[in-house]
Amino acid sequence: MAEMNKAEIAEIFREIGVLLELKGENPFKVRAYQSGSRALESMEEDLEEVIAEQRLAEVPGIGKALTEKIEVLHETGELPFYEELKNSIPSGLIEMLEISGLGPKKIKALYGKLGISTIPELVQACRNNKVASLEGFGTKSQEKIISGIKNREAYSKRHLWWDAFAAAEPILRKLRDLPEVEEAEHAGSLRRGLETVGDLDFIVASRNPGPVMDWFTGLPDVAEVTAHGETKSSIRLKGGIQADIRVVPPPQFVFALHHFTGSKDHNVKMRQRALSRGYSLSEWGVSEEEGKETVRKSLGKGKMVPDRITAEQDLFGFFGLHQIPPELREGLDEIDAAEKGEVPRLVEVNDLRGVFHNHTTASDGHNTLEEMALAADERAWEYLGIADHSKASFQANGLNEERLNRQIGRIREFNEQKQFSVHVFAGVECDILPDGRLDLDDEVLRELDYVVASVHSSFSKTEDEMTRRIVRAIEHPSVTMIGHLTGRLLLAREGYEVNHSKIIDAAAANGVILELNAHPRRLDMDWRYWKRAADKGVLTSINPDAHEVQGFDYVRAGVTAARKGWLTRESVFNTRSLGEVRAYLACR
Ligand code: DGT
Ligand code: CA
Ligand code: CA
Ligand code: ZN
Repeated sequence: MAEMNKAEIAEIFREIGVLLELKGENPFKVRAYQSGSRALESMEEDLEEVIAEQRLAEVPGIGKALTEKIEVLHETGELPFYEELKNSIPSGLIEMLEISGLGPKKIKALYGKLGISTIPELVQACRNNKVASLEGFGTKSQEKIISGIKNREAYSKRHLWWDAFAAAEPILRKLRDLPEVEEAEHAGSLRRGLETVGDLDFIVASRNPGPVMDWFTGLPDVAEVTAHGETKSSIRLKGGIQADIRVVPPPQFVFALHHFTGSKDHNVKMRQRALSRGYSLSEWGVSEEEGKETVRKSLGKGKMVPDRITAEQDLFGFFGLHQIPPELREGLDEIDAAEKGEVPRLVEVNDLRGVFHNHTTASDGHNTLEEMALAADERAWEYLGIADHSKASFQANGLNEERLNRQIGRIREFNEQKQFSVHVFAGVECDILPDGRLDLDDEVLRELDYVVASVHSSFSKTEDEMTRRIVRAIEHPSVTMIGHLTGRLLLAREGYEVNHSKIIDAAAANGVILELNAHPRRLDMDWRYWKRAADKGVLTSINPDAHEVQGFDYVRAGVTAARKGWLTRESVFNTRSLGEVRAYLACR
């Protein structure tokens, strides 16, 4: 760490004041840091000089206690007291400080009186009206907290793929309708289907970029124009997401699209491949490299060759590669695979013939069984798996054995009535208890068509304990699949520690399916593990975890994540026909 200046030290003192307040420390101590911070901010003299002349303690507002800390910070840029203070406070409380309308005093009250130590817990408490009924809060203040949380998310550095996609789609559609636009596409991490997206990147082919720039920067949803150039502009949308646009002449479109789709690692590898073949590849096009005799003969020195390349497929083909879908372009093994013609046909949304893991009003869903079935029919799905919560998830109104038995009966009747085309499978999302046992009696579990087993409690176990807990569930004869393996909530909560390799091996050994939870905030198990799982013969089920009929749409996010994990139709259980699924479930 480098030495610190006045402003930086003032900021640290301000933070220390906030943290002490959060801990409920003596108000005099809090005030000492606050006034020390202000004293430094308004200090006109050179800090170096004041320290050298040992006059710090005489400066009004600083005093003896802070003198030493200022000297340490000034010299080393670090302060053990500050680090220890930060470490002594749950990190969730410190994160809560980023919510506008929530100061340290209120956070302390929420923690002390309701035990709230993370933002997701705070969201839950607001939903249950617990915050409103707390002394000193009230409905108004609860509402302010909710909107503060939303704002913090919207303006955070990254966004859920789903939210980015929803923001980009209408812009892309309208772009394509502009008379000046020949082609338009979104690029970047959004096109690659990354689980979170930093900013949107639009690439446009046009011979007349001026009007396109004006249209883009004048969008009604624009909160701020951060750059307005002749061919490149940047905006921030009202929802908080930033977007870049680049307009290029039509022959260059495919090169720009490929370049700005990335990833950086993929681009580096593509450029290396081009160089090894005597070409230089850039966002502008392909050109022959200087001094390479062989290609010079056929193309002429320095000649650009974009005229033969009008689609990304041509670009890959030009370098001896099969087409690489954007989702695979992470600079991992995709170029090797494309060279050998080993890029698989990836699973598509239309391959899905039904979905498991959906909730109804019987637990914490918002739609009834009939409403869910109707929506599944509208999607022409052959089957719909219901999996309401089990009793240990009491906060989600989980079902006990008796209620579940009644639901099974209703579902059997429902299928017999044949009012809908879709076949409903009776399942449950059964809690995996802290010791790895299941939350429901074996008897009722055997009665079900299938069982999703998930962890919903006791997250803070060691990796070993958590892995053993889940493996024990995998070994239970009634378990069909494991739900949301790590419990992560993207941009909000880290998943619990779990050894993915051991889980994958156990799933393979026991013929248990691993869910790819398609909820845009989960996308759990992470796409980075799917290729390994599929290579070991593990099946996945792309599960929307729908709590209302609109939740079915999430399969699109799930399929995108599955594609990033190189998954084909063959490794995705719910691409199978009703007959095949029935046969599979009957065998277990
Ligand atoms: P994001 O926005 O952080 O989620 O991630 P990307 O991948 O969308 O990154 P972004 O928006 O900075 O740039 C879009 C693409 O442009 C990126 O995936 C690859 C390409 N690109 C940008 N900067 C560089 C660079 O310095 N070198 C190379 N090779 N490619 C770059
Ligand atoms: Ca981007
Ligand atoms: Ca960008
Ligand atoms: Zn769950």
